[in-house]
Amino acid sequence: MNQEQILKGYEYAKEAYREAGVDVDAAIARADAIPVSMNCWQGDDVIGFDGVGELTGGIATTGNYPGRARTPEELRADAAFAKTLIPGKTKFNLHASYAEKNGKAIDRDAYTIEEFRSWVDFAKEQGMGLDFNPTYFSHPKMDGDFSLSSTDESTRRFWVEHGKRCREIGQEFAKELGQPCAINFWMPDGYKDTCADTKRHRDLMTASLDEIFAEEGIDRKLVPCGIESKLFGIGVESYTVCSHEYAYGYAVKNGLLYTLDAGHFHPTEVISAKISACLQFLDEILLHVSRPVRWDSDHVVVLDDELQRIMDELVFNDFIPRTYIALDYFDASIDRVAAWAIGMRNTRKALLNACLAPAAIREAEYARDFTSRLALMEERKTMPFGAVWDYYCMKSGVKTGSEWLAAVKQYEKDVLSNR
Ligand code: RNT
Ligand code: ZN
Repeated sequence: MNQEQILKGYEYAKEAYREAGVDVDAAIARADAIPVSMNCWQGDDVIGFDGVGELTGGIATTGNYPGRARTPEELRADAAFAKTLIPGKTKFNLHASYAEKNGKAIDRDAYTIEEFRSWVDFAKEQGMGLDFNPTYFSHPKMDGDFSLSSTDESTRRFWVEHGKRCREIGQEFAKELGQPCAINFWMPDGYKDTCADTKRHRDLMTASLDEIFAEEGIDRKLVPCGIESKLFGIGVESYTVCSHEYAYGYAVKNGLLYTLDAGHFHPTEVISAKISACLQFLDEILLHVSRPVRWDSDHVVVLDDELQRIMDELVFNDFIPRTYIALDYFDASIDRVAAWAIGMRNTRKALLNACLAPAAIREAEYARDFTSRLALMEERKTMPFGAVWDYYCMKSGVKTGSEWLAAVKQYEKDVLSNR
């Protein structure tokens, strides 16, 4: 599509939306400013650089597509290239396992911002904020799948210290980059088989989290922290310490964020249905936008009904200022840079489409005209959204349509295939 064709489409779309009472340019500006955090771990199959090299904790990547980033330099180059394909305000989401120790004998209980200096420089160069995650997996100090709720006191202490260090590092990120650093606490702790004492580990988990969040000198506005619930992991099928009730309850009681991962519930449950309920009792939430296929499979985010519903909930209810949007998936069976671009672009599309939704749909509901509500909802689905999206990409200096794919194929040929 050339510029002229895109502009023609935009003019038509602008008129169609205007008739529906929607200001397209205002919608574009609104959607463009919403931060979306790109998960570093899609680029290297969640392996990281702090030494262990094997993914544990009940999560798994599948596939062996060539070109995985093997060094921090490769990961940064790939992410920078992916960013050129993605419009809107992008943040970068790091895990503690992406520390660069530079030969220093230092472990996760002692990391400081020094181990992440190159990531801060990268974020500055790219004009991105950073989000952060303690890494409670892929480490010899894991007690099987237990970390913060391990019954081994020295193990538990190690992971408590790790949690504290991550809040300190996150606060430094926020100060350096001039924007909050959302930190997500996900602990895989649990048992493969039926558990005889479900209470003991939860008592330990609570004691550990209490200690981490009691740490002084941390400004909760700079480092909003979320607790992520989960249904089960691979090899951790029967008992999960940090279940939905546990994580949500801990967040409500302690003024933290609750992290809703789209893949962490029963297969017929959707997180879009939970957002306005959770936000009755919490100031803020963190989202892990993902795609479960029958289980927590972490497929690349596609523009499906659930993604649209999630973004509709956030936009229609003015929840954007109370929500940190982060992506969480890892697919090693396709080009990893394309996986980033597809998921990030789709998330941004759903946000833009939410901002373009005619208010008449809600007004029909308030007027109890449910016929119009349904009719307008269905009409919305065929409004010329694609033309607005192409225009927005063009305006943002990002390739439209399948042109971005050609750029990825070229990058694959020039860079990824040589690894
Ligand atoms: C795992 C959780 C967690 C991780 C990332 C890597 O089930 O969803 O968020 O995927 O932290
Ligand atoms: Zn997650």
